[in-house]
Amino acid sequence: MSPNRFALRRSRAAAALAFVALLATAAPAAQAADPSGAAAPRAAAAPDIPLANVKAHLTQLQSIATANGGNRAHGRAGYKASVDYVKAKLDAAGYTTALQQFTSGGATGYNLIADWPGGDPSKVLMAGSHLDSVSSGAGINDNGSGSAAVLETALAVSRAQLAPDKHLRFAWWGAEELGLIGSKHYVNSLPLSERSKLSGYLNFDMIGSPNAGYFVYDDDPVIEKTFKDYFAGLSVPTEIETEGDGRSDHAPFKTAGVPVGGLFTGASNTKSSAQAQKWGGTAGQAFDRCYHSSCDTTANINDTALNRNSDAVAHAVWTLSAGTVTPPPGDVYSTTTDVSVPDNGAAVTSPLAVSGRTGNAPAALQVGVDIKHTFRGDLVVDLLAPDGTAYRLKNSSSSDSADNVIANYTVNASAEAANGTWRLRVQDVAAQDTGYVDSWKLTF
Ligand code: DTR
Ligand code: ZN
Ligand code: ZN
Repeated sequence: MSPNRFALRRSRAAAALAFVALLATAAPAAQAADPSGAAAPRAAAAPDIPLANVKAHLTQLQSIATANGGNRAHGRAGYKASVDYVKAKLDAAGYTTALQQFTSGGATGYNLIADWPGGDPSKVLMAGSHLDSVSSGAGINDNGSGSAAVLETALAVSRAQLAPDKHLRFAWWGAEELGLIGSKHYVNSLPLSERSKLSGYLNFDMIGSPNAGYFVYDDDPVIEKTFKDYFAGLSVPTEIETEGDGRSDHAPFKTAGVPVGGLFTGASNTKSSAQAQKWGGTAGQAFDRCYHSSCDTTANINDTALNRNSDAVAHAVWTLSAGTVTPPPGDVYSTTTDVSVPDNGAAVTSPLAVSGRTGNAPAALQVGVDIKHTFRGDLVVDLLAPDGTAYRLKNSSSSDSADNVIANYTVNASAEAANGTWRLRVQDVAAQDTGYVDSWKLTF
């Protein structure tokens, strides 16, 4: 790290400490539960998409490829097994799923279409990715990464019981590698009356490249801005995706006049020095050296890129569907007592007493967190249930240099008694930056 950056972080850290000292004398006591009952519907902020969940899907897709001749290609057993895996997750989460068959190269192909019940049927927002690999490998970055991120976003919609203004539809395409066969079949099979209902199609094809770049499709300006604003919030610079026109499943939708957008972390093109300067990684090396190769396995993933892009998928789905979350019945419990987080030191906890409830916490317990801290990548954040069970909300990241953790998380706390003292546990695991828990809340 360059000295002047150390100086900047030290000065900012000193300022933060001074600010905390000032606040410590004025910190109010913990807030009582909000007696007003269920909060009114509100514009939703997308939840964090747990990287661990996305990677668990990739592990499953890798296992499927390994068990089926090493690939998940169109017409092979590994592709249909991939479809069955994704479909089973969606069926269990309350989606209306359908398999659309087509034929290519003498083999049967499958598109998986999943509709989230509700929303305006005349305004359909779609998000999709191709689920097939090339025959030479497991296709974990190309395109398990996009498929897993879209799947986990769909599951997050279910966990949140999102009630979007628009109707949400998710899709996993077959035979993209043979020439966008599945997505072309879908679009061309749509009656014009159905096609006109599509308010947008979001495409995610290769979003975890090892030597990642952050590329945003520049087709529809509203969709493009949605993604660019998200990455700006992370202080991650983006570039316009220029190599892909016509090279992935957004192309048939664009040809049909549907607004399209998406994200991409790069394939066989080479990262420049300027790009390496702003994104890290290796100049002069392909964004994905295993593109269309047998080494495109679970080892061929950049976790930071996959994490950021998965969260960007959710942000776009929530934002562009103008979704509102009707919070489950119950109360909001919150605390605004500041708790200082020692630099590179022991974990601290902020307690929050919950009482007057019956039974267990919900499967979609909402955890709202506001931690003021420079270089938030230093922080590991957990929710501790009254019995001490820990639920990981945020991992540390040596590359996430942005400030503050202001986020909403959804935790399946259905195994935990609701009443008791819940705690937010925060640990700073790297030197040179400081901060404090400003407030946090639980919505049951
Ligand atoms: N054709 C995609 C990979 C690909 C290459 N360039 C772009 C640009 C935008 C999206 C995807 C791609 C494939 O091999 O699946
Ligand atoms: Zn490919
Ligand atoms: Zn692809």
